Amino acid sequence: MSDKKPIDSYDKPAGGWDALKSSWHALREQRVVLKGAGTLLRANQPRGFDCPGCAWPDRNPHSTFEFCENGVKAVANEATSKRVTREFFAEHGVEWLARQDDHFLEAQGRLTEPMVYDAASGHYQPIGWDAAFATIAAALNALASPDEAIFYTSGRTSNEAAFLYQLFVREYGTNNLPDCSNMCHEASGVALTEQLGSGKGSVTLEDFELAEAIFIFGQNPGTNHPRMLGELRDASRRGCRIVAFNPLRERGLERFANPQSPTEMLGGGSTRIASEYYQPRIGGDLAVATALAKVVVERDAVDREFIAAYTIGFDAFAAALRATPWADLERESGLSRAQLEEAARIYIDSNATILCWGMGITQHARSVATIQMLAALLLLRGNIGKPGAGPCPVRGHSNVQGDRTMGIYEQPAPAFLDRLGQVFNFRPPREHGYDTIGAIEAMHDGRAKVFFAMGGNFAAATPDSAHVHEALRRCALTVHVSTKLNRSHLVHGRQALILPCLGRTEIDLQADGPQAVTVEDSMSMVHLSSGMNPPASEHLLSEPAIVARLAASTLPRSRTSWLWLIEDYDRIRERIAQVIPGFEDFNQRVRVPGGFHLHHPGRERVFPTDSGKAGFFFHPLAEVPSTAALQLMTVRSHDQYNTTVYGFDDRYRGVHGLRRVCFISTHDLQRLGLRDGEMVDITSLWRDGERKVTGFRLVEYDIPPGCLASYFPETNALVPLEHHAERARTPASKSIPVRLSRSAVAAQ
Ligand SMILES: Nc1nc2c(c(=O)[nH]1)N[C@H]1C(S)=C(S)[C@@H](COP(=O)(O)OP(=O)(O)OC[C@H]3O[C@@H](n4cnc5c(=O)[nH]c(N)nc54)[C@H](O)[C@@H]3O)O[C@H]1N2
Ligand SMILES: Nc1nc2c(c(=O)[nH]1)N[C@H]1C(S)=C(S)[C@@H](COP(=O)(O)OP(=O)(O)OC[C@H]3O[C@@H](n4cnc5c(=O)[nH]c(N)nc54)[C@H](O)[C@@H]3O)O[C@H]1N2
Ligand SMILES: [Mo]
Repeated sequence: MSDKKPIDSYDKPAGGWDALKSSWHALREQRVVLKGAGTLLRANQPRGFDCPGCAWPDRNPHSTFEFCENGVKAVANEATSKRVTREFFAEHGVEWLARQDDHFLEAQGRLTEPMVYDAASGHYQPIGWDAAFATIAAALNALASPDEAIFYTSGRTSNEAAFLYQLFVREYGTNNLPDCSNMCHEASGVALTEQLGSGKGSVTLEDFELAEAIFIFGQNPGTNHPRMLGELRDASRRGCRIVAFNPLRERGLERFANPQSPTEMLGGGSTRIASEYYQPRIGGDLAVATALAKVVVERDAVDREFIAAYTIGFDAFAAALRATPWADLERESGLSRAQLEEAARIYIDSNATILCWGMGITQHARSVATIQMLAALLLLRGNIGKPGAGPCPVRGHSNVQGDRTMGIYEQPAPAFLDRLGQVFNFRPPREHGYDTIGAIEAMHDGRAKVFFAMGGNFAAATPDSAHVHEALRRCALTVHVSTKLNRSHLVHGRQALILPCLGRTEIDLQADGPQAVTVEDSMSMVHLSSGMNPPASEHLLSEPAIVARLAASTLPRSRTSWLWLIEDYDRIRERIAQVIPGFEDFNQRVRVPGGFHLHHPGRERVFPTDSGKAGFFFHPLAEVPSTAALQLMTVRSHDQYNTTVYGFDDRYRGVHGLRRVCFISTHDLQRLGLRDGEMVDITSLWRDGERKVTGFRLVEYDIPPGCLASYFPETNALVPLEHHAERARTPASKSIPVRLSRSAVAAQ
């Protein structure tokens, strides 16, 4: 906790001395100062480990230092010297632990040995690895159908672990492989795959050096991808226009001082990031994209040759744009026609534009439509497959993109299953599995009985917390492979296991020596990652070892040599090379410093869609404007990593020592007769009923009328399970219709 006033305003640039101070504090708090400093020198280096923070790519594989404040927090929290031991669990029962907050659970340190829940005492107790695997194997083999088991993945899992995991799950007999992507960039994948033939972004870091304009929608890089500020700063300095669309004024999008630049640090200098900052209303981006496209078409600023050669659907698209009235666009976007025309002018004046987006775009009911309109905007001016231009969905978890590439997907392509079956000599199941929402429904109504999680914190990260908790409690068995204690260990099935694993920063010793794993970043670079810290405990297993031993216990008739594969991860990579296109000569190519780039067909203007062309798809604005007076978006503070709460400050937004806050406009405060600093309860309004969270402090903020913001996961209880993106089913946790009321909870 800090000694500052709970709320102030932050007028310094993002980064700068405060970032260094906060990094130092994170190391000190986890008591890893000396070890941590050495550890950090290896982050994102050719022979080091991949930072377990975000998926932003490494800039220069030969520079000595690639880390950021929030990377330091992620590393420090993994390399912490604190430990959760069997004595800890003997002292604290599950009921008591469940009453502690997420920060407390995280702060206890690293898990040290496998634990099993003992219903008689209400405590977790130690269990040996063999007994743990035998317990899971017995539960899985007792199910009436493999489809009664669910296998979740969070995006930190390495390619090697992910590949083995999906293989095990499919040999066992199901495609029930939901993952955190379902709650994250699923909408980007669905939209872009249909439209461009690949669900990934097409740009590389070099494109950031060549872009004439960079448009950033619904993303907060100052907190969530701090290394991206380096690219934006350099772009801004050479005159590239950076245009931000965000209801909130985010400090990291405004000014940045690079903590790694002595001149900026000592000279007190900083760089302006966004040249233009627009504050649309929450969910207004479909109207923004439509308006920009309308101006481009009406001014005939389109790339006719590109459109003729590579796209379909332009004429109908253009006609629909012309027919869309400005009044609708202004009302739905919350921006004026003059603002929208000004932004369109910048877009037209640029010969090479990158569009970036994050959760402010994907976590809405109409996210797929919005992304397809954004991509159409690119297509109009040939801004794909040319240097300095293209779509850039900025991914979250450090290997979330790689996990998908490895087959962590509930809807696998038939060609992928064919190859997997050929290489491993079995018949993979064909029926699609449950995504995250489907998994919750299935556990809730009894169709699924075993829940296994490779990382993550399902109980806290998912929408509709009360419903999810009920669902998990109805399971016969819940199992979590984890590094840290979290909520999901405390909201468990009748039987429950915690399996502690190695983290990225640690040495992974197998029969043939220390092993490296591989990851794929947000720009499709695949590279090695090898830890160098001694494991947090001698009882930890690597994720690949956990999968292999579980598979060997569960599938006695499997033709796969599970235990042999993990003796040397090169063997796993050889199999990956046989199954997954783009990974030919994997072991050789990944050993080149910096790794290799996975081919994106869009870079050559090849669009492997059904029509063989890139598609213009028009999406009309909602016919009925939203009736809720207030929309709540649930965002990350500067001191958290998803459900992991590092601390209680959100420096750039001026919040210190508390998390239960609700940002609100001056206009709404007056309209509702409320005051800054007052405590409120938040109730979400949905056709199946109301959901409520209590005791949030109002913070008057620069945010449009009708828009509110709070932190997740405290507000996940408000997100109705069925409020999700059309087609992609990403929970719509950025546009929750809510009402505020005065709270009985006293201010802190
Ligand atoms: N330190 C740190 N790093 C992280 C994470 C973390 O929690 N902590 N999480 C990781 C993960 S998994 C992910 S997915 C990424 C997330 O990174 P972001 O995509 O930046 O995620 P959020 O914090 O949810 O912020 C979304 C932003 O969108 C804005 N926004 C919300 N609704 C709208 C809207 O309707 N329109 C527009 N234009 N903007 C909107 C919000 O004001 C906010 O600035 O970061 C990754 N990196
Ligand atoms: N309301 C709301 N909800 C959201 C979001 C939002 O913006 N608003 N964002 C969504 C998004 S974008 C995402 S990606 C999800 C995130 O959902 P998850 O990925 O499920 O959650 P995390 O909080 O990232 O998981 C943290 C846990 O992972 C474990 N862990 C950490 N490192 C490792 C490792 O190396 N191996 C293993 N096995 N375990 C490890 C630790 O035990 C830690 O407690 O949340 C989603 N939920
Ligand atoms: Mo994410």
